[in-house]
Amino acid sequence: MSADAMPTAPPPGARPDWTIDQGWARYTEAEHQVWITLYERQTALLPGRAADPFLKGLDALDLHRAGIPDFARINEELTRLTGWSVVAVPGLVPDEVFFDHLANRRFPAGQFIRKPEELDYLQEPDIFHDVFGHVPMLTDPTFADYMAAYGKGGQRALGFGHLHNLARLYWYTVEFGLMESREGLRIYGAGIVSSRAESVFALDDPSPNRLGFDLERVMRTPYRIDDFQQVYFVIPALQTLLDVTTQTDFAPLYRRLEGAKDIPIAAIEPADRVFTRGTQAYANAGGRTRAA
Ligand code: HBI
Ligand code: FE
Repeated sequence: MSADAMPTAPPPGARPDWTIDQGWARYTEAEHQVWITLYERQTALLPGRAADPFLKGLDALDLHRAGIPDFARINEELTRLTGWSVVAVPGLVPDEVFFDHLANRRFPAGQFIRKPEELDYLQEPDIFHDVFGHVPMLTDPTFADYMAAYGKGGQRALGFGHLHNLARLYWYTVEFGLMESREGLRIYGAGIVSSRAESVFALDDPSPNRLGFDLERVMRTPYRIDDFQQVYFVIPALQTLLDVTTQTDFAPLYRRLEGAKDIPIAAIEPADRVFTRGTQAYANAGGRTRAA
């Protein structure tokens, strides 16, 4: 998500760090029902598709009980497991605010839930995307450390003027990442696991490329915010994410990126490890605007 056009002051009623009260008691029955519908749809699809750390986190948090989860209750378990907590925000927050939360192990989650008539597609991250999609992975100690390291890296990237490169790392891992497992590829990215259609497309569709993760390669690859991805990057294990963020010196990397061209979104490079050479049929046919 680009927060370029964000106002820099929090909206009325929000704190200086953009957080608000979740106000759990104020959700309506209809809003809880939207959560339950989405939760049941996704949990039916995810066994055999989602990576083990995601499914394990989902179990540990017991996000099902009474519809939309109460952050106070999630946080008891989440903080005990990895020191993370979830805080409520009205919607997208400015980059520096977002990174400050992550660096301090707070995940800002949208307080609102999508309308029943737009279950499948929405622009701003709502509580289902943020909590169902992101929070289970934050129960994994390695992923939890990676997200905090990303927050610190984001703060530095802003200083270097290279946030657009680092944002691609977030996009192709935290939001749309795939992972190897003994039984085949699995999804762990929040944008995939929270989407009915993309949970299938990301693994089964012949259209997208599926390529081995490489930090510099990913940082040179633009992404789609408005449709299914044309390329997914596959990590061998979560430890890879933590290793690349803690063992890479980003200052010289950003300097190299200044001289390097972006890689076209559907390209396959000689050095890529190819899991799937996609047909790009979906994107070439016009994607979302042509499908349905
Ligand atoms: N705010 N609430 C929210 N959620 C995000 O995922 C988010 C954001 N602000 C900025 C942002 N993401 C991105 O610019 C960074 O991931 C690069
Ligand atoms: Fe997200």
